[in-house]
Amino acid sequence: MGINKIGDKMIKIIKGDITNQETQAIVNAANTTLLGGGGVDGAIHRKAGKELLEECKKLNGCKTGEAKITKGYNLRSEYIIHTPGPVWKGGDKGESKLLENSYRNSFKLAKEYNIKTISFPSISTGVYRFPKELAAKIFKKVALEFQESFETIYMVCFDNQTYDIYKREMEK
Ligand code: AR6
Repeated sequence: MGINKIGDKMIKIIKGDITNQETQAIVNAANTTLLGGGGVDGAIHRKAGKELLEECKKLNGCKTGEAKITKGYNLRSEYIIHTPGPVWKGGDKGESKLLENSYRNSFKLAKEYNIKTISFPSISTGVYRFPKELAAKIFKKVALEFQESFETIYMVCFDNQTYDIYKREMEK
């Protein structure tokens, strides 16, 4: 397990399915409609149940890099923070800044709700094809900025390759 520890505050890189996390909030790698999709978004909607979609319909979507919050419904988490990350278009379309915004705005919203434990998926590195090494650097940078405000920050990686990349980045 990759652990970055300052006092009792921690950033943990783990392997697993984010829908099983028991943190106060989990983050969803959504799209701008917030109406569900495939990947982690599909898994979260399936497990949270239909009420999640009903709440999401009232949010009028979300811009790339911004974040909106809902209840967690049938999940173990009280809240879901939804953020559409950028689609990778080669790297010269502001993708890195937008991914940074997704992490930063998710953390900010979590702070506003007094959330102390939060789990992230590897935003944008699936269907949206953002390079994983660069995504891991961006996650690390923003997580270190916010870690004093949280008890535990989890990066929940779904596959071994993603897990290895984030773990290596945190150990640098
Ligand atoms: N738990 C944790 N991580 C997961 C899970 C899970 N249950 N399922 C997949 N992943 P992606 P994106 C990983 O494609 O690239 C959706 O259709 C996955 O292996 O889910 O931001 C949305 O509606 C990968 O490492 O999200 C958008 O249209 C990471 O989560 C679009 O996909 C992100 O992959 C967003 O694409």
